[in-house]
Amino acid sequence: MAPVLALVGATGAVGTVMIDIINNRETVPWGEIRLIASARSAGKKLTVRGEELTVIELTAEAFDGVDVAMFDVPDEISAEWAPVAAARGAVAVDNSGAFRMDDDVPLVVPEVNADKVGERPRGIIANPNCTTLSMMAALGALHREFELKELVVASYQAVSGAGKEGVDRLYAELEAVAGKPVGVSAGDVRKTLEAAGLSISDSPFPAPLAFNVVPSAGSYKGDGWYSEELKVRNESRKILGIPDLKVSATCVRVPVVTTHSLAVHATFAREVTVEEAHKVFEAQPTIVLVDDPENGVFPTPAEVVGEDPTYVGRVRQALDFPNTLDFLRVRGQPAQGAAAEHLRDAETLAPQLG
Ligand code: 11C
Repeated sequence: MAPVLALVGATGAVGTVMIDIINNRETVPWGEIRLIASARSAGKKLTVRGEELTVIELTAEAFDGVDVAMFDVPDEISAEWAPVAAARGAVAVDNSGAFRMDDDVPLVVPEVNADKVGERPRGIIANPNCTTLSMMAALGALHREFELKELVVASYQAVSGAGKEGVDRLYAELEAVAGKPVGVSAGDVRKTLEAAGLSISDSPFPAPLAFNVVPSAGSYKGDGWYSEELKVRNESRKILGIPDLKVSATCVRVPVVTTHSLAVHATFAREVTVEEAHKVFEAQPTIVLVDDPENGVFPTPAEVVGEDPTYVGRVRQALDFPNTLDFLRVRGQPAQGAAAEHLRDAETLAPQLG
């Protein structure tokens, strides 16, 4: 029998996109698809593969008969309910940060370590942070050929990573500054936002986003590091299976609505040329190589928004660092990135279940 899939958080930002992706698939490996959400959203009706389904409330019984339960909910909800789903016999595939660094929970990116889905003593599989995730297909493929040793990353992250609040804030700021001569003298943007009643203390970001870049993503964790930067380090090490990989990340929020970009500086044990790297990228079905800098051709968020694959461009050999490549990777986020990869995790499991 085809396995039963439950979407927990079906009415949320990633859950909604997940349903769109499922609806657009020609075939799916699932039999019943069950939609689960908080009591507040229970009773809503959503169309999945031509059938109107009623969202049911998150309870232990909701997982009865479920083979795979995908969680797209905040950390604390996953922490409480993924083990409940597992205890009821489902494999929980979790998109939150609750279990990623748990030694008994594999952190899976199908292009890199799909084999790990079988090693799940807690009945839970984790999906990485979208920033880490978006460079794993490219780095995993290069690592297999050239053995990754060191990784330095700078991110240019969209406001959608901070949820609807982040997106609403950017639009409100853009409206407030539109047509005004801001960004000419120090503090202009702040003054204009304050005059429009947009106090920074009400923003999800610690500084204006309009006409600005803000070097903080996630929560502050001490010693100068923000959570997003530590996730990039810790999750990359676990997914690639290189516990001592040297990683340093600087994560920056930019005034882009959706789609994160990453500038990657990767050093390998063996020599690697741009031509070899191009071949590796071209062989990856989930990577699109867009790399013709002479003609101004490279990926940008404006071009890839709404797309699923990882776009890679600006591939070059670092001039002063042996065995080192610099490249840019851009990926739609969170909708396409997180939802599509999360779904791939679950689909990797489907043939083993049901
Ligand atoms: C951001 N990447 O842009 C984050 C959002 O650990 O799943 C996702 C946080 C996570 O702020």
